[in-house]
Amino acid sequence: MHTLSSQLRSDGVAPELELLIGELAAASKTISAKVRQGALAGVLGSAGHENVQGETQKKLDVIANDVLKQTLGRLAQVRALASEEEDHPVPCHVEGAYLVAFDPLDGSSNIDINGQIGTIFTVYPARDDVPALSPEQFAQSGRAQVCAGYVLYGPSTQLVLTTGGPVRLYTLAQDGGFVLTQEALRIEPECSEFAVNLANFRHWSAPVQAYIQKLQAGVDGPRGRDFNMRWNGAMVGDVHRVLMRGGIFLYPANTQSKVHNGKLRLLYEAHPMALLVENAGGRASDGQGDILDRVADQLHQRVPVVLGAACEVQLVVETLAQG
Ligand code: P6P
Repeated sequence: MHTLSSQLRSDGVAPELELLIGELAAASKTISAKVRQGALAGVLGSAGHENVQGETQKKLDVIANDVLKQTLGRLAQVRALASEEEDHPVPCHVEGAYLVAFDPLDGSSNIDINGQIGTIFTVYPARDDVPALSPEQFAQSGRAQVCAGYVLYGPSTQLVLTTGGPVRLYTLAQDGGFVLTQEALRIEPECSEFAVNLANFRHWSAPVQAYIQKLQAGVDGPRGRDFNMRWNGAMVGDVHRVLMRGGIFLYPANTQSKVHNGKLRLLYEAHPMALLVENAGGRASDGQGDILDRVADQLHQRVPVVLGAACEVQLVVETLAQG
């Protein structure tokens, strides 16, 4: 069985990046241990203040963010960090070759109900065409990512990772090591399961409403087959299900003033998930074009997301184009 490090070496990953990924994995094991202790470690509940997103921070949000900053910030190959929980980039080492962006604990609203949560991360090369430690370092196309992945804190702790090639699944073993348990996740082009928060239906554009209603119409409707629905409340859990058994995930643009561009963040949620989904044979769109072609001009900018089964995503894009 391949371990994380033996697989990375086998995949020809540069030693500096291999070490960085190893430290990301180590940080996720610390976070996983805190998550598993829950109330017994006094880590549940609110931290008592809001983050830059205007969302109430949970204690575990802060703990996970601190663990990642401390673990990654000390690596000489890390030039800067960006986090959902940090207003601005965290400068690290001016000569560092890599930038790391992360959502330290995605799905925080699931923490106190023992639901799925996870850490989403992405690694970019440092830029030499802008000042070494300027925020513009992170203004890159999603296609510049050298690594993307997440750690899902579920019944088992699993690391899903791509370094440009296949999407690999590792499971945290009892001995504390991540072991390769699936070599290449694949998303079938067709599907019969969708994930969307239907409570926002009234805020969607007419074409999105029409698309979802056709799925709900089932076998007697225009799609000619029944569709199932799941909504995890944590992107990391919904995308993992799409990678494991197919489907389409949507967080559309809506007319709510606060999340008119959708709720999900481009840099450290949509970009990494889009790279994973595309490298698994799926597609990830903002409703017009590929998410990976978007550049994160603002650190915390939001983007509409439609990702998963390629044919289903294409149908949504065509439906939106028809207006
Ligand atoms: P809603 C979690 O807060 C998150 O950012 C994503 O992980 C998740 O997909 C989405 O928000 C859930 O949003 O509106 O259903 O609570």
